[in-house]
Amino acid sequence: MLKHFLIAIGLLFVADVSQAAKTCTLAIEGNDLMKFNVAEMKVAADCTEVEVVLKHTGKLPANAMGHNWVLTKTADFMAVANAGVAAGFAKDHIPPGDARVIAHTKIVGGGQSTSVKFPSSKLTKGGDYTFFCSFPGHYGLMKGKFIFQ
Ligand SMILES: [Cu+2]
Repeated sequence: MLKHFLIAIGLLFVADVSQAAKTCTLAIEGNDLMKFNVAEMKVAADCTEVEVVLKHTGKLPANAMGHNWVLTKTADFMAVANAGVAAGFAKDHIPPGDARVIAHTKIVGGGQSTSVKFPSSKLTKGGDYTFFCSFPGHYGLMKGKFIFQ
């Protein structure tokens, strides 16, 4: 009887842990040479929340060499990057209210950091995602693959 009770408690504990919130933090750096320091970012499927911390390790100001971090489906990447250019610097080069933008940070300049948190429920396991900087002219070099698995 006690044994069954303990097993039941154990199962409850396992069930609880599997649903527990888990924030997974990824760090990425941008520099004055218009480069990110990683070409791929990976998030495990058991992460319920993703936090991306972007650090600009350069010295140039945001209006000259600003960087942000934007996540879209790879299929939406080019269209959102172009819409971001049109959106303007004051809008962080993010098209306002654009549902194709899964997550994004603001634009930062040299020496600054920023971050964004978003629920992993916005991602599909095994989906094809691209992260990039939407500052005009940057996405050609500043982009990479985002993996949720
Ligand atoms: Cu940039």
